[in-house]
Amino acid sequence: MALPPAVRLMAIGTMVVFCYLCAQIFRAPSSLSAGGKDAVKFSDMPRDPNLDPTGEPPEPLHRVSGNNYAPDNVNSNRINATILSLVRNEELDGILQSMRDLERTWNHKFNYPWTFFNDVPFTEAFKKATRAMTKAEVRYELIPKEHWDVPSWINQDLFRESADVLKEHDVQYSHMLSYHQMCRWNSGMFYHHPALKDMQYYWRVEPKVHFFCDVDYDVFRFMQDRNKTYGFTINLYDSPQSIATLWPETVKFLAANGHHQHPNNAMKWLTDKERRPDHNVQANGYSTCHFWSNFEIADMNFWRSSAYEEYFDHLDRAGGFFYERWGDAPVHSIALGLFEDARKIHWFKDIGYQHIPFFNCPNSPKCRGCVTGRFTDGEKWLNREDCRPNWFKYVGMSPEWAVQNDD
Ligand SMILES: Nc1nc2c(ncn2[C@@H]2O[C@H](COP(=O)(O)OP(=O)(O)OP(=O)(O)O)[C@@H](O)[C@H]2O)c(=O)[nH]1
Ligand SMILES: [Mg+2]
Repeated sequence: MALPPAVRLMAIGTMVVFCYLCAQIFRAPSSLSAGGKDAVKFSDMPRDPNLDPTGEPPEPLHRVSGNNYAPDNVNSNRINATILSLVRNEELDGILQSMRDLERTWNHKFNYPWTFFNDVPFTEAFKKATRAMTKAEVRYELIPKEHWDVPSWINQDLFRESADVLKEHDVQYSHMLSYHQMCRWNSGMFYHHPALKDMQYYWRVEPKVHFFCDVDYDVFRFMQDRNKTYGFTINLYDSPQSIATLWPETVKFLAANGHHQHPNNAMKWLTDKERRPDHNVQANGYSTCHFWSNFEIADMNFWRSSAYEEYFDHLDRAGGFFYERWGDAPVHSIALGLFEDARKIHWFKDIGYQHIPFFNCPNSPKCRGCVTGRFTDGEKWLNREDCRPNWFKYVGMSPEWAVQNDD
């Protein structure tokens, strides 16, 4: 029996809408998973702890009182610590933006010095503009050639050939020699600079980053008082193609230097193969999870320890800073995960932070300018790069944020 034209039209319309909805459902990536066999099982972090109300770590904390942190107070409560930044003259606007945020949220209260590093001399314009951003002391340091230059054992032809191969695998900056030099300097050189001889703690800052939350305690004294070695805000997966032999070299190092491993290490976090199995396979046994090192608040004594120095020398000789694109983030993270007590690594949940395209944005009235709990403002699939669930799973939250078990 033929249907009347109006009913037929309605049926066709319904079919079209139905097909459209199906297409949407199957096409759209979920906000938390990327699909495919490399999909992230977000069930292991059912709720982002950034959504929970966040206050300060428990007292005692060192705060401003009278002139105890005044810039010119020679008996101030500051300890041997500096904010530090490796930066190019051309990145002046970007670093001014970062300074403005960090001064507004924290350093105008505590007045820790800023130390800027560069492989070429800073211009007067750079010095004048950065000095104007802070009441604190500002230092400008040239990196010694022997810390920056490509080491003698690196073969430049092999570097270029390897860079071609990396490029085929979409490894960013593979041909940019200075990027490799920067990663090596940040991994194993900066803390040897004579200007940092008497410094123990540093807060690393890059151009164009944002800080969102007022922090009203001395974070360096927090590190010291609570016996922390390393503080991070964001924990990510790395591009496995950039570090294919980093883990195999690490395993070689451990075979001869196993005594450096800490009994309470984070090996399970380093070697997880459940959440992103492909990453573990491509990185030959390393999950690629790392602390995103454009933000670091850390104790340089760890980098100066024999465990780290020997590890860095081993890696440096192996050549992967140039023949691959080993970053300071995975190198630092692997070393911390192996040689340090995991309880000495602190998630600075309360420090709102962004380096494009990722955020740490806690739920706190002290924060302005970021969306609570939002991990990225980029494409949805970037959410799968969040590796904090693994840190929480294998190591736990910093005791300061978890059920108040003690350090
Ligand atoms: N002085 C100097 N600083 C550098 C050089 N290369 C990188 N840097 C600095 O090192 C830090 C990291 O470099 P970036 O280019 O931001 O590297 P990245 O964060 O991996 O890359 P982006 O995602 O593009 O920001 C930044 O603070 C740069 O200013 C260099 O050749 N000379
Ligand atoms: Mg950067």
